[in-house]
Amino acid sequence: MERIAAVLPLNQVWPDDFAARYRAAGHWRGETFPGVLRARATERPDALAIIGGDQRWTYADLWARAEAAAAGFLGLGLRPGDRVVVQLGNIAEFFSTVFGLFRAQMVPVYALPGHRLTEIAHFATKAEAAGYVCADRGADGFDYRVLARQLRDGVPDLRHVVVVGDAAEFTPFAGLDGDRAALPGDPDPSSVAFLQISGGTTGLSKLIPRTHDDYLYSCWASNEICGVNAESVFLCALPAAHNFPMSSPGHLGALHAGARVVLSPTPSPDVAFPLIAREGVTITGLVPPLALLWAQSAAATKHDLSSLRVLLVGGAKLTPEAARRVQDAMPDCRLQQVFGMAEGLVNYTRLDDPDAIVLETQGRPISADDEVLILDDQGNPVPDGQPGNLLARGPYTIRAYHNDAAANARSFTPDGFYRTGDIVCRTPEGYLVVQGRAGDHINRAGEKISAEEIEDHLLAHPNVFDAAVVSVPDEYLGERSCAFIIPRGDRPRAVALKAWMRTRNIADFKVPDQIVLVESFETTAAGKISRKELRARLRARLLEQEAEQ
Ligand code: OOB
Repeated sequence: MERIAAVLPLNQVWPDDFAARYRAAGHWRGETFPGVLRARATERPDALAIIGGDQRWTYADLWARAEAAAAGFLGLGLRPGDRVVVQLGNIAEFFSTVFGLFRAQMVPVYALPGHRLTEIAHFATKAEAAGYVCADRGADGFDYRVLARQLRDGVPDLRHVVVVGDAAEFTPFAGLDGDRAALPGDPDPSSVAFLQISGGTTGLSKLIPRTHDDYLYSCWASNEICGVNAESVFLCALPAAHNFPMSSPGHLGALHAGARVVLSPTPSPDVAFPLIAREGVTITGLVPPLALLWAQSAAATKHDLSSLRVLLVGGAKLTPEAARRVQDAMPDCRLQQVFGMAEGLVNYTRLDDPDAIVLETQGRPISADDEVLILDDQGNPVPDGQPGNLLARGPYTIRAYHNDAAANARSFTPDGFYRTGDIVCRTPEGYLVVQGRAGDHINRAGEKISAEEIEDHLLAHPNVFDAAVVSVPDEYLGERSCAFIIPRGDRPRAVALKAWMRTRNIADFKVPDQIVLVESFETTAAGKISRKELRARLRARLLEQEAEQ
């Protein structure tokens, strides 16, 4: 007999009166991911759904492949309710995998292609995952089967590894099939559909349970705001597992609309521009540094980008000057700013907003039922135009992380508002302008890095006495990471320390961009100060020194 350990159930619960209100308002419609795909496959079986590499799948193809994968997952011994870490890049099989899992009532845990053993083992352990799906190799050549072997050794409860491509000793994804009669019915719309990964402001990433009802609402409501319909062609240029290209309005919005999803293996203009021209892409989403790169390349390209009507930019702050540059470079394509978070709340500028709003704000919430508070540090509301802490509650904003009492106590108020950690101002028209954030993470071109997590890694080095990691403004990345190190014994060299960080099996974007060795943090005069204040002082000192040069 195979041992199946009891796992903690997943849930995401809104108080009854809120749930009743969201249903009555028509936000939660009782739809589910497998139900939506089945409906589209019935209504428009021959319409193209997914275009990736040399694959062109219709809605009927995608549904058939999802059912085969679902039956195959069950046939392996995975059970409804099991969590499965999915680490796939922008390939068609991402969709047959996740819809296969939905169809079998299993729960994908979305990892990014850049994550490495340390992060994947954390997600698998925290989610009590029973399976892992990866590709043989990534777009960058990384061999995920090596990671899978180490993962299986380190996380014994993870029973199944399924590999897209050459599976070596693991289960090949292409061979998955089984008894369709064994497939369960559709899940409860208020059940958890998948786990997203938090940006991780403090320490390691937290798991974000999202329900069918709440997430589908954010997808179809985003379609209305971004003008997505069955004729749209959405280019997924950012990693498909990230919340932004998934739901704003993203590939799941596009599939909800019966539209077409085109997958770009990388967001670089050399790869994405020919795809836009060939497939008649109408809408896509980018982080600010990529939007600037596209703006520059668009001026000189020979590829026809005239089909592109909407360019969403978000994940990190797009300054008004950068916004102007992007809009000017692509005058026929409307810029739309999006400020969202995997925990829920998403804001958009609207397609018919005047330029001043599109260029200078990060938009306003999707829903009339999104409740937004902007509070000072004592918890009092600040007047419009003044910066304050953003808190949010609503029909697609979570009430709790999975199995993390300490984070929940920190991140949610007793009456259920999520503390976003962002500092914003509200304009008289109700639009939000992001000013910065309260927490200590680095937003490196849209990738969120927890200072604490990186400090912890650095402290494991024998020649590091203490470490403080801060964000520094960067012309290209928006922000880069800088680690201040107090050495112990031999002074470590920056290059050697970076190389050593790479051996920690962490995502490459977490390796500090800059390392500064210091004799002390010079905090004695002020007595004991918090790490938050220490990081702020070190950052200020570095910026002063740079300004003097
Ligand atoms: C998106 O989601 P996450 O979970 O990776 O990161 C959320 C955080 C926000 O709390 C904020 O600090 C920052 O990313 N952020 C922005 C921003 N959009 C996100 N900061 C300034 N300006 C913006 N436009 O990044 C995400 C999720 C859904 C849609 C778009 C982005």
